[in-house]
Amino acid sequence: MAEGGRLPGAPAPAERVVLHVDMDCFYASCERLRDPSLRGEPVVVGMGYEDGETIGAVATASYEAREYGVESAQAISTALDRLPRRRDDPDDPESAHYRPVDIDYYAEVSADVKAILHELADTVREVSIDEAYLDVTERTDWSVAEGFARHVKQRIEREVGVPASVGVAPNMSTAKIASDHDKPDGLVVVPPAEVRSFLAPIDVGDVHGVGPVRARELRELGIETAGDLADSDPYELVERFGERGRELHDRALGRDDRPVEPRGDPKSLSRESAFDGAVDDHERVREQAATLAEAVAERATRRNALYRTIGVKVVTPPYDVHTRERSLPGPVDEPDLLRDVADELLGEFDGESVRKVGVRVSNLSFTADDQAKLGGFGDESERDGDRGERDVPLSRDRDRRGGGQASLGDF
Ligand code: DCP
Ligand code: MG
Repeated sequence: MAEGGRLPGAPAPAERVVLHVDMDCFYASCERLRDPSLRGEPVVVGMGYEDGETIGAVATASYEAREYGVESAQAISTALDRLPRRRDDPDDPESAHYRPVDIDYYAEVSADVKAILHELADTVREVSIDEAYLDVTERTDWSVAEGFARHVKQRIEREVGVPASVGVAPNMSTAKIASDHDKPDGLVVVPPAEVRSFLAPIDVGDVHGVGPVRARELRELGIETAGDLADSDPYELVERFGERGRELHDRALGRDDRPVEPRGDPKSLSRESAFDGAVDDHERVREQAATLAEAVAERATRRNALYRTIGVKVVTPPYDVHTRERSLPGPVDEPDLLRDVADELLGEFDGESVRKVGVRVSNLSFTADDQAKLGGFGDESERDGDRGERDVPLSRDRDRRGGGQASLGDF
């Protein structure tokens, strides 16, 4: 069968034009928008940082500050060692302006940027406060994709006043690598015929789905680049990394047919994790489920979601998927109840070998306040796909599961 499961002789589907837009050093750029005297100067934005203090962590640093080794997630005290406060010595060019995070202001700037993106594309997937995918296949063509992407950048710059980097490719994962490829102020276009050669030299750690742990494992196998990964035997990758191995191989080849879908409110929230082999110890399974329940509850709270149905998923060898769920009389946000119900549902599997366990809430309703949070930084569900080590939402497993279990719920 032809690539992508097409029947022989069927016409090839038109190659999509997908843009990934990622704002440059976003919080720092917002600070510059508000205070133009910061333009061209090193700027460090600190989370949990207060003016004049040394506590907190770097949320972002302008590219000028990055030259001195200041980077996201670093302690402010470390950043100060590398780049002292400008105020302490106003004449020292090797110093930076430090600002505390002002998320409300950044959310306003972000909303202005997103409004432009929605004007320019019918399909926009907002990923975080400073990042979105656009499917513009209907509006443009590969022959003029570069001009279109430049127009997107220019409109953001002119109308909002903050810089963006844009990647254009036939799919999401390649577009994301492209937007990151020439930051800041980047514009990288990867037409369909160039996807393989563009990806080949990319560091394996930058392949979609490869986190730091998996990158190390791949390097141990001598796989340093996306090209090495693409040239690897997919069966060996599956043997080593499970089904995820196939996905990694596909991504390295630039194959990714996920549609660009707007996010909206999720239908369910879930977490699952696999054991290292099968586990017979029911206590261990229960403990793991309690941890997952806690993570799901946290996610629900963060998204202002109430849930009415609580479910568990248990995978037993070889790959049999079992799901059980219970509906409550009304929607709740009660972490303890979530944990207890999940625990009870698991009781049935006492004495079984378990490879994987998952916890899920569904039948969600959303409280009205603070919807802005849904698209904000820290909303991590999108990052599930971006970091290999994260747990995959249970709902993604639906397609992989064999038939015959539909009555057990819709995990
Ligand atoms: N952020 C944060 N803590 C982190 C990473 C990021 O608070 N560990 C915040 C600050 C960033 C914003 O999220 O400005 C967007 O994240 P990005 O990863 O896109 O980083 P930047 O936009 O700052 O830089 P880049 O130019 O590399 O995209
Ligand atoms: Mg960014």
